[in-house]
Amino acid sequence: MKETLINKAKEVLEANFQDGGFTIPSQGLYPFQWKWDSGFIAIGLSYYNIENAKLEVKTLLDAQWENGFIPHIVFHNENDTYFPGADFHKSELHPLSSKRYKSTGMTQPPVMGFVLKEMYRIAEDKEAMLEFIQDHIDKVYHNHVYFYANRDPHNEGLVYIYHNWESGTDNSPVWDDIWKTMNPPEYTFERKDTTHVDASQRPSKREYDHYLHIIEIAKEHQYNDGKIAELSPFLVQDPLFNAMLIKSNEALLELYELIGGNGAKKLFLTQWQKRSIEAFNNKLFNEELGAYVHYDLRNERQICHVSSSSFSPLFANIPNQERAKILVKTMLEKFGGEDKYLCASFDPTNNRFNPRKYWRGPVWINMNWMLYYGLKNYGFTDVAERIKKDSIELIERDGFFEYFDCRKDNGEPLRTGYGGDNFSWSAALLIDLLNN
Ligand code: 9WN
Repeated sequence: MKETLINKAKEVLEANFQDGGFTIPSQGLYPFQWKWDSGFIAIGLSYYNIENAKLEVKTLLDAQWENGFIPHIVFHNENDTYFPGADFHKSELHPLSSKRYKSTGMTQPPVMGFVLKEMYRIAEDKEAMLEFIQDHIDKVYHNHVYFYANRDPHNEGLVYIYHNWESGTDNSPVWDDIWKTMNPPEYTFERKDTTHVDASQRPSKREYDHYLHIIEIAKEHQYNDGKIAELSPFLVQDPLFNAMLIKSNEALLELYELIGGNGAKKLFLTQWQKRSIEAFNNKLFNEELGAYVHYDLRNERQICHVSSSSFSPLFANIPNQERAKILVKTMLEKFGGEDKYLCASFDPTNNRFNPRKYWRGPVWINMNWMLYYGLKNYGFTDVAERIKKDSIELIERDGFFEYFDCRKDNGEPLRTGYGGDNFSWSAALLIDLLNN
């Protein structure tokens, strides 16, 4: 069983590998290179094709801008099955954008630090891997410097995202609170996603108006960070994004330690790491909900909803043991009913929960992967094992989809997963889970 699943996962990844040296998330639906997808994909590839894993990371880092920014999509080709594409995003507006690659002008969670460390853990030839890391780690470091220098206006140690697509959790009900503060124009455009996936599983047209509007504002100011901080109606300190930055800071510190030297970089990372963890615990925890939440920096308030992002700090060693216990209690009470697979992307007890719609409820394998390691790390072995078992069962039962119904019985006799099929990170992270 295990071997068959691993072979299928490899087939998915092989079919999605492109000539340009990167892996698309899913044919048709997502035909380019995505930042956090590439990180998860590289972890899976490391088990059986370390050279392609390195290439995946190298290709992404090649598209880094001169200011250290790494974009969320790199448009390696002219594919027209995705909207909005390169012509909409116009990364060339930013004076320091890559001259070689067209991209978006927004980013995605900073996974590359911990991805390099995972690759080192998995690689058989540690020496060769360390050499690769040595050649690429400064780019990732530079990316972290970019975040602290440009995305943290109060020097708190918490960086903001200016777009829901930067979060990776695109249409989470968390953002509904922000949409209520905006009233964007009704744009005319041609959606492509709903030609690949049933519209009931994707964001609404009105949501897309908001998504496009924020980009229009950023483009009016050539994606200037200062202007975005001043003007973007969406300015959020996201627990998932910041947890990944913290996890990656820790990984960079460990890797620089292995490499030796690099004192000034280690000092920078150590200082910010301390500040980031403190601010994270002070500002993003909500006692009443017993969970970490998002902070709306534009309107200076917590966004009081529990999502799978609320538990991601476990992955980055952010809570102390006592708080970790509270998180697990909240998770099990709200998300952990016997009739459900762990872990829904949004609180099933909240009336905004939708088990079929994208980030409004379905289970995502990358989130489960992080929660598995986080829970294990704090000694919550049973819950960790349950998340792992649920992830494997969902893929076996529903296929290598993008997201999955958390209800064990969703009333559909011919049950499948949702969103894109043959989805790369579901395959890549399954390989890691099955090897553990
Ligand atoms: C926008 C590629 C990406 C993931 C995101 C996921 C989805 C894109 C979209 O697909 O977002 O970035 O067009 O819906 O939400 O997490 O990186 O797999």
